[in-house]
Amino acid sequence: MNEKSIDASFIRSFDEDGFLIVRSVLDEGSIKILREELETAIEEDLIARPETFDAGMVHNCMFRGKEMARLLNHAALNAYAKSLLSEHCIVYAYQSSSLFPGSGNYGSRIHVDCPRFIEGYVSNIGVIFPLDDFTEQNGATFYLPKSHLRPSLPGEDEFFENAQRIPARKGDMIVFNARLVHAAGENLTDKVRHSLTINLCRPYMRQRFDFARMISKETLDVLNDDGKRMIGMNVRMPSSLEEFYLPSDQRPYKPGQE
Ligand SMILES: O=C(O)CCC(=O)C(=O)O
Repeated sequence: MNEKSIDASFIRSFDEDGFLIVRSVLDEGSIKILREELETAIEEDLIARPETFDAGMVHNCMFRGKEMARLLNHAALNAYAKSLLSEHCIVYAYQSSSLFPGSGNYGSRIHVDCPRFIEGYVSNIGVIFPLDDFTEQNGATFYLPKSHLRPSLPGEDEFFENAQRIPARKGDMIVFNARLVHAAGENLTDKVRHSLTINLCRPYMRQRFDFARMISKETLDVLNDDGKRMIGMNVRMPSSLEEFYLPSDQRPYKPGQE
């Protein structure tokens, strides 16, 4: 898949509605491994840091399992991100959003995933990979139609009177304008609902963590060129004049990152 194969109706739906759903981009085998890696990471984090404000949410998922790292290589993710944001786009944040039985999570507050409103300009997109079907019972994401077009957030009454649910299934990919006002629901079932969420930004913006410095050789080795770009390997700052004057193919900050 490449940017050219994206249907114009998808782009229209992203521009007008603020989001689009690409069906069945992950197969059962991959979903199974992603769930296992995520559940292990959740358990480890709850032991290491049980009291954080967002307990149960895993940060920097690409460093917590090879399949979660490989997601950054995914052809559909890259094609849509390049087409809707920038061919040089990078990860701002990569985390999970799980809803445990009987509860919401940190994402259940009414929020946007980008604090800036710049009319007619997208600086960030959000991507959600549901690892379980999203249903009204297990907390399918609420969103306020067309709210990506307005500068301020609605109040709770306006939001919940007009919100709709995102009808995604496991293996789909939801891509949304990060200004779309949304909230995870509450899981009223007795089974956990998992998802992975990636926020992408333009290449000249800062990432939430210094991924290029944090990444291990082992993780770097599972990434293709797209995955490496996503991590931020093409927008590292030179730390010396020697690095600045390296031949262009070896420079940490590659030219043309717009
Ligand atoms: O888990 C969800 O349903 C919503 C996730 C979310 O709020 C986010 O990615 O910002």
